[in-house]
Amino acid sequence: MRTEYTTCPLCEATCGLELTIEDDRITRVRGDRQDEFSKGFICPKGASLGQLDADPDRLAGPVVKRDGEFVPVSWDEAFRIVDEKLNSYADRNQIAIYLGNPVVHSLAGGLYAGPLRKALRSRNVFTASTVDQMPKHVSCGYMYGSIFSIPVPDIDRTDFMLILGADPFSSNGSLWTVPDAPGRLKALQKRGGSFVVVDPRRSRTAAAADEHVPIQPGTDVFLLLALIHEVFASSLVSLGRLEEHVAGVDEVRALVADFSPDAVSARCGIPAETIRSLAQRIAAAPRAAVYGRIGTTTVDYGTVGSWAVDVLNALTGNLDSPGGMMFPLPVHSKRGRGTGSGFETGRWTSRVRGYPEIMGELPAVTMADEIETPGEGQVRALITVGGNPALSVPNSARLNEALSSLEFMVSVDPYLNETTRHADVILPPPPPSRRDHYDLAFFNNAVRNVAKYSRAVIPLEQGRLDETDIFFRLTTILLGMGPAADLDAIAAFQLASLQEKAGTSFELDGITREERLLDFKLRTGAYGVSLQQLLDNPHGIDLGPLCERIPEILRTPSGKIELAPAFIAADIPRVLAGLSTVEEGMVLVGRRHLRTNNSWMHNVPSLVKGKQLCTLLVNTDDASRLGLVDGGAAQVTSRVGKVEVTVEVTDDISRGVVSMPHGWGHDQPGTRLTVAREHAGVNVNLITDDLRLDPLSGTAVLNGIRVQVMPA
Ligand SMILES: Nc1nc2c(c(=O)[nH]1)N[C@H]1C(S)=C(S)[C@@H](COP(=O)(O)OP(=O)(O)OC[C@H]3O[C@@H](n4cnc5c(=O)[nH]c(N)nc54)[C@H](O)[C@@H]3O)O[C@H]1N2
Ligand SMILES: Nc1nc2c(c(=O)[nH]1)N[C@H]1C(S)=C(S)[C@@H](COP(=O)(O)OP(=O)(O)OC[C@H]3O[C@@H](n4cnc5c(=O)[nH]c(N)nc54)[C@H](O)[C@@H]3O)O[C@H]1N2
Ligand code: SF4
Ligand SMILES: [Mo]
Repeated sequence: MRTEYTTCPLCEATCGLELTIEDDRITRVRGDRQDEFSKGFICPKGASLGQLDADPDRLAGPVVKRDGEFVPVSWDEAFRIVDEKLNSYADRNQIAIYLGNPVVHSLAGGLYAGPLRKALRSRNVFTASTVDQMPKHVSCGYMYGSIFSIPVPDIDRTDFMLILGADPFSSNGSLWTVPDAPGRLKALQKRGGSFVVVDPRRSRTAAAADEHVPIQPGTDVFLLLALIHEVFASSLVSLGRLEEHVAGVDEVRALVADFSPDAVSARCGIPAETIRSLAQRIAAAPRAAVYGRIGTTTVDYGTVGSWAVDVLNALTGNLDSPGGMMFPLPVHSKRGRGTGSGFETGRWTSRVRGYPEIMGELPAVTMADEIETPGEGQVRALITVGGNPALSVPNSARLNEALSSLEFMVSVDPYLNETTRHADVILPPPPPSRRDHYDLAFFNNAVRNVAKYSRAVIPLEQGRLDETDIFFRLTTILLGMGPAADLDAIAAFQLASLQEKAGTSFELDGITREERLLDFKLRTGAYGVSLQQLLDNPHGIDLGPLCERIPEILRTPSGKIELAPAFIAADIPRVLAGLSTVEEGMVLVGRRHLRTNNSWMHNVPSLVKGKQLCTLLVNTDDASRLGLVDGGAAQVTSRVGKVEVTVEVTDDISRGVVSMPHGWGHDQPGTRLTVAREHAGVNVNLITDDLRLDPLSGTAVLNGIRVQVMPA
């Protein structure tokens, strides 16, 4: 029996875990109280890591589909098949790739997803970003010149927070790495501050807030523009230190001219007085932070809304200011030069619908179009890595059909699930306990500048491959180097080139090639921290609170914050048109539960036991009007399909709004998910619409779907 420390890889909070290991099994999980960042916080998902890790349904080795059945094969054989099949396409656009959420939660994905995408050389790159946060990348890309410059609420020093479309008490924060978000929000209240939550549902976060402002789904953009309008109208603009670094203030004033609190009030379902008062409170608070998440991104006007959040923070003196919204400087990153070539979208367009490329990818909602539509460049093969698009992308019925029509599909995934059942080859990565961990993605969003590296707590069994090897192998296959290239030699060459380019010649720390690559990134990073230092500090290191980063972080050609980028301004007329569009009927939104993680943790018994989590929340008045009863079944119909789902009657949701979580629907044939199958739930993406997206970011509309609801 031994104790090991690691970081939970399951959500963005990066909590430190203290694991008890017996006979190569995790037998106990506790929050690591010595963790420099999370200080012992843990949630039910982290606590179930042992069960998740030892899930008997995990694939133990690669499998290949033969006559409709998956049979085990050696890694060599699996890669030989992948090499033969993928390299049979002369036109690389015929191969698509879909990268899912866990890719950003692993060192393997952090180091190698980029090279893999590059090696593929296909226009058909899809990721979960376009069912998630892409609008924020786009708005920040145009405002600051870099898609990764996303400011986060400096929660520990703020006095007032306005939270829109996020439920950090359930999600534990997103684009905001904030272990123990509930504790930190309560601490804000304890020190005399307050927070307000805008949400059509009384979420756990809304219930804990000082004020809950219910809103009509999909209308946050109008509210945000009205808040900006009020900041101008009441002369509350106070740029402070940013004054000399900001361009476009007058343009913003003109852009919000039509969005007074009175003009948006009815559309948002929020009294104009409340809007004015919110603007006053943001401006009056010594330090305030406005934060918007999934309810503001996966909507019709996701990019304008995401932009408006930052504009509001900037105009009220809360951008890049302690206690406001700040830009982290992670240990593996370098400081910037204050100017750059900026950001553009639309360098190419999708073949079928002509959607513009964004960050080198195309909207996930158009994946089925590209697979189904004949012609030159039609997608015939697919690589999925850590993704379950069969459940997570709108119009799932259609996408499932499309996936089953592919000539070849390879999935890097530990499970045989709704997506990978369509694969010809599945390459399973090892469970979390067997892999090294450093959060290349989430330290970018952390509320303190922190770093932590943990080696695998249990050695990888003979015959298993680390996910870094799987990524690397696929990359070399796509580079035409065959299924058995010498990966160590390639990595050594890559490191030597990196050192040469950087003008360094370190003796690098680390026992694997990935450790050496990470060490290189760390030592050439802003603080010059080494891997050895992280190894010597198993509970992480804390480099202090967030610091001001403007203008150094800017990469716009002007060297300024572009407060009114032309690309975003051009969408305002569409937003204005939307202000007067009122549709009839019920509106569907999503939600998360503390015990779920998108689609893939429903196979963990402790997380799915008890009350069913996949229900349709219906307001009490709507329920009686529609003849729905608690525990009964409702039929929910949209343009694309219909589902039957169990009703949960509650006053916690606004009238006219229904809520259903995503990631369920585990009753599909051909999967191996013993526990999840017994708690199948219903796939909400059977009724979300693949034709609806925010055109600026290609992001699916997952909140604000018109539906008809009736007793089933
Ligand atoms: N427990 C758990 N944690 C998770 C995940 C999970 O599945 N389970 N998933 C992870 C992932 S991938 C992500 S991206 C993050 C997301 O993290 P969050 O953005 O915090 O996501 P949610 O918890 O779904 O909270 C979104 C809230 O928006 C509300 N909402 C819906 N539509 C609207 C709208 O139009 N306007 C407003 N103002 N509100 C609206 C919903 O009622 C809900 O309360 O969570 C991460 N963490
Ligand atoms: N209607 C609706 N749809 C939504 C959302 C919503 O709010 N409403 N939210 C959207 C959001 S924010 C997101 S992020 C997406 C998520 O969408 P996806 O990323 O497509 O789906 P996940 O459910 O995260 O599935 C993760 C997959 O990775 C596998 N996996 C788990 N661990 C590992 C690992 O270590 N390595 C590898 N290679 N694979 C692993 C799992 O078995 C699973 O197949 O869903 C989106 N879909
Ligand atoms: S909050 Fe997130 S990182 Fe922390 S224990 Fe839970 S799942 Fe893991
Ligand atoms: Mo997400």
